[in-house]
Amino acid sequence: MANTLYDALFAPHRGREGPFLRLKDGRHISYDEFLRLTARLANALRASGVAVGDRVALQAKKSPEALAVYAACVAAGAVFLPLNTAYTAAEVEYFVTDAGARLLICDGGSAAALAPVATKAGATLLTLNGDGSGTLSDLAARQPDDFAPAERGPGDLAAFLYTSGTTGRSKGAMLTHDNLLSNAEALVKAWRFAGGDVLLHALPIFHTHGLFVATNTILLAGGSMIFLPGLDMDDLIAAMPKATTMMGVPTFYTRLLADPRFDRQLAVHMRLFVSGSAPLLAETHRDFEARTGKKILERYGMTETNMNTSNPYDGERRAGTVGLPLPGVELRIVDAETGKPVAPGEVGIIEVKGRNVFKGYWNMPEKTRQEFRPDGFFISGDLATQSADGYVTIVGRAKDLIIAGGYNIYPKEIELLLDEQPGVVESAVFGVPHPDLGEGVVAAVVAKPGAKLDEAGLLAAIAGSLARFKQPRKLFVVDELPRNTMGKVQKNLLRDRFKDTFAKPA
Ligand code: MCA
Ligand code: AMP
Repeated sequence: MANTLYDALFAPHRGREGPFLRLKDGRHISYDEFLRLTARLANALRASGVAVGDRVALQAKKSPEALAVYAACVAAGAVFLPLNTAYTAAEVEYFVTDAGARLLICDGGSAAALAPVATKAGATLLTLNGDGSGTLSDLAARQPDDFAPAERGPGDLAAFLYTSGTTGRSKGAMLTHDNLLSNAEALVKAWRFAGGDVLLHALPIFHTHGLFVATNTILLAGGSMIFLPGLDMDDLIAAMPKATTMMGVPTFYTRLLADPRFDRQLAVHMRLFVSGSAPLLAETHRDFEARTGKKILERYGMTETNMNTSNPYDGERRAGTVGLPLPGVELRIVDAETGKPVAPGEVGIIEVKGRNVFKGYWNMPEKTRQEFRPDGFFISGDLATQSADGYVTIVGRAKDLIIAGGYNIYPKEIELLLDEQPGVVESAVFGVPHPDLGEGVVAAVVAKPGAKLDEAGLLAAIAGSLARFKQPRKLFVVDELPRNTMGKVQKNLLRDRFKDTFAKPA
């Protein structure tokens, strides 16, 4: 039976002895081993009642088994729903309930907290620990290691990835087999990935970057990955001599540059460094080139669209730009008011169309309609210019979004929680420059007359409802929030007033 993504990414590797994953402890997992594990897990999904089209949520530490759950979902025709390991039980509850997940797989350590969530959502709960053990693995160990992939066509759903919204409610972006495959094909070609490539993989696997951009590209090319649990400089530097390529968010590159062990010699054999998910400062690009003689290749994408643009592999990699539209991606920059394309060099909103663009937001037809133009272009919310020779430069965001260390944080979600606290009239959450994470989260809060608010107390009050990375690193009590004549809070003025909050001491 045909299964678009499985047939392209996984099936060709059956029986292959060569390594797919190279682990920190020196173990290698061959392609064949990985596919047998995938088959056992796909059988375990079926044994847990997962049918074609069902959603499977996973909140688990990065491990080969966790990655194989993704592969098993593809094989079983289920919709994979990966969740950030930092999410609290309250956050997980929203995703699992909204998606109507049939199965929730979590770390054993979270099982007690998530059992009521699973019960409420009508999902089965299984565990998967960082060392590969757990009730899911126990079930999988009793299953055969072959599995006939479910029939799935290009337009069928492969994954839901939730992105937050300006209203504070997260939206499930529905990604099809063809969205993922077409983008992997474009990237393998654009970045010249081949079977001999070894990708240094220190990203999380619950987001587009680590899961699709990195993993699908390697699977399609038949290369291997040095699969590290997270970003640890000692591990990264120790592994680099065995790698050919690396992908990371800008924090990876600023941390490498801050490490004196990272020198020209260490990078000399690397054929490609890719950066994305957040703006790479032109200064970082230049410092990296001065240190290593290599130019980082910056690209731009979104959860909803996969990758849209990339600096060229062979041509000029222009610092501060995200390069040219990828083959197969139609991109235009339009005036926010009129929707008409702007002249080269003028600022407008990026809109994209192509096989890479998602099917819509789960159960939100109205929201989906609002974010697409009648001619099928998706409105990104990113502000940019395009040069006469096609290079796109992102200059800001029309959406109220903070990106810290490559994680997206929607201020509205935090403001809603702060506004509920006793003694608070209103709040504004915004991002200011942060030397390590690019942007750091800051809150400004207005107190009710006579109310005594303190930073620590307010931050502690919202901590239980919010993943740590979303929590403001600094909170200021202010007399009032600056507003324009329309009554809209002017976050640009707040960003300016508090811009030095995380500045390095001179
Ligand atoms: C960790 N912390 C953070 C972040 N990460 N705070 C704000 N923003 C973050 N990104 C906090 C933790 O809560 C903790 O707080 C403290 O920092 C140390 O945590 P630890 O886990 O040790 O941090 P780390 O290992 O240094 O992580 C930083 C990181 C990581 C390596 C930059 O966040 C990361 O891997 N980011 C990549 C995100 C990513 O893959 N994005 C792609 C999205 P405390 O100590 O106070 O408790 S996909 C996408 O955007 C699109 C589609 C695209 O174009 O790719
Ligand atoms: P996400 O919702 O996690 O998919 O994040 C997508 C957003 O990240 C985009 O809409 C951009 O605002 C931002 N982004 C991704 N790559 C880049 C980049 N290279 N430069 C600037 N912003 C980027």
